[in-house]
Amino acid sequence: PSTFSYEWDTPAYKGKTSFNTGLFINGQFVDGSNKTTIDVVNPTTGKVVGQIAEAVEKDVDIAVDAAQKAFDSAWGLNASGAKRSELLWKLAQLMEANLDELAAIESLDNGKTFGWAKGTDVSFAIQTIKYFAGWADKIQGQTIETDERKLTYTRHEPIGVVGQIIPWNFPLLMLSWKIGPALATGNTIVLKPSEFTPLTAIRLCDLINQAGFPPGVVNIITGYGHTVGAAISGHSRIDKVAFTGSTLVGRKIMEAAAKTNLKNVTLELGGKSPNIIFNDADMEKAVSWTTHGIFWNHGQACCAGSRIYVQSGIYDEFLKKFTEKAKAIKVGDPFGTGIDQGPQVSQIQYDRIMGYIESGKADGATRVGTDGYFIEPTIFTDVKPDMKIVREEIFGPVGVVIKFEDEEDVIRQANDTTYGLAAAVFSQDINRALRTAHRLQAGTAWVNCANQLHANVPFGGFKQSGIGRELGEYALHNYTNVKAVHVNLGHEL
Ligand code: TXE
Repeated sequence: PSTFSYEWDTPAYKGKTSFNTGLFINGQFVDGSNKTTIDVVNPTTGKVVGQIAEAVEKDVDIAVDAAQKAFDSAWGLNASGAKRSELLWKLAQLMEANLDELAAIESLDNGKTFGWAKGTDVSFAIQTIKYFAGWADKIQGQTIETDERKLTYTRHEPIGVVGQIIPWNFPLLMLSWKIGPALATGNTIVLKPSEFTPLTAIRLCDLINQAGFPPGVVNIITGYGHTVGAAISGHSRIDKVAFTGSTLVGRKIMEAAAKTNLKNVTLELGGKSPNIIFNDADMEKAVSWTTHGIFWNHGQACCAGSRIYVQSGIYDEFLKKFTEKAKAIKVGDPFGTGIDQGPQVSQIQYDRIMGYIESGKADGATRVGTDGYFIEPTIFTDVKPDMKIVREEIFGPVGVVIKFEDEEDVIRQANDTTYGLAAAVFSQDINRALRTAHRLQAGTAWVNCANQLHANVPFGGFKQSGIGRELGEYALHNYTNVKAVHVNLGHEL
């Protein structure tokens, strides 16, 4: 129905893009049923750079019909693992061929630097699709010995039409974490990107067609959460929903699933991850990893190490070095040279984060520039355990530093949260480091590092940080139904 065009002439990237937009249903771009659109805003300037189609509830039905048809014909149990693998691999190759353009679109839409978008978001998305391409022909059950006159085995069958709802912090990467395992296992998809960052998902649709996926296997519909997202999670013909986003919306999704068809639900929600530095840590390395831990992606990471616990013997020295490192982060235009951090994703997130900063003892956070949604890296000290900035996910470049005395005390404090996504421990004593890592209630524990993610390593939360695991072999479990088959080889009743 229309196109999105943009041209870059910047220090980081020179090039242009122009691609079809619309709801991607059954392999074609179509208008939303209401013919309405959503503005695309560049967070660096706060200006509108284009429009995308707005889906409404009715469009979810149309997309589900297409996905169901594809599941029953060209996909599902009718496409071999080898075929699914080949198409996923082709998609990854097409993404590689368009790496710079995809990175530039991501940077424009989200505000992250072009370098990070290219080196992490798009590159890791490609690795993820390749990783799951490798699994597609290795989906197998077990034969189980029961009785010599019986043959008993299991099949790992695709679930059917799956709904996927993703956020704006790593748009294309989260899409790859979702579609990779779903397609490898033979499901068809109705996916909704975030209304704040829809562009890379839309750009990918053309590549999905070029790769040769049968129409209807992947349907991508852009729209708002309270309409389209709610319609996906409450749809009676969607058999599974996978969501990444806020805990608040995660609850709504479970509720909608419970009230309708009890669809299978996996959730990857927020966090308030502890980052623990013991007296015997390597100081320089701990400072670098801690800085990366909280300020990576402008603090917009669900696993951000936002509660920084430092043992008393090194507290003053650590704080001094950590503050210096945070001050050295260069905030500015994501397409500029030497820039580490761009704007936050949206006005809403900017206001939210500034609200948190004001709610604490503002430590001199100032707005950088006059346009766009920029926030300087901010550190709070002298905090109390019940402060909002210590308990709640801020999802911005804001960390709290807390002094602790001993191991027992810090483990108690670190686990005193409703979240359980990730944790990091810094110590050169291997026993202490691993002992602590094992006692922390988190789906990921990093020892002497932070924010490490790999396509073959599972990621997900304990407690209210989520249900299920993404990435790795574990992710396949989210997308298959196990069927036990009993065959009678002569066993009499
Ligand atoms: O997230 P939402 P928001 C956290 C982070 C952030 C806060 C708010 O703390 O500050 O959430 O961000 C869709 N039914 N995280 O409001 O609303 C929505 O359209 C179904 C953590 O942007 O959860 C989008 O596609 N779907 C996080 C997606 O949910 C609904 C990443 C995520 O948006 C819906 C993002 C509804 N009723 C935010 N309402 C992480 N875990 O990485 C909205 N959506």
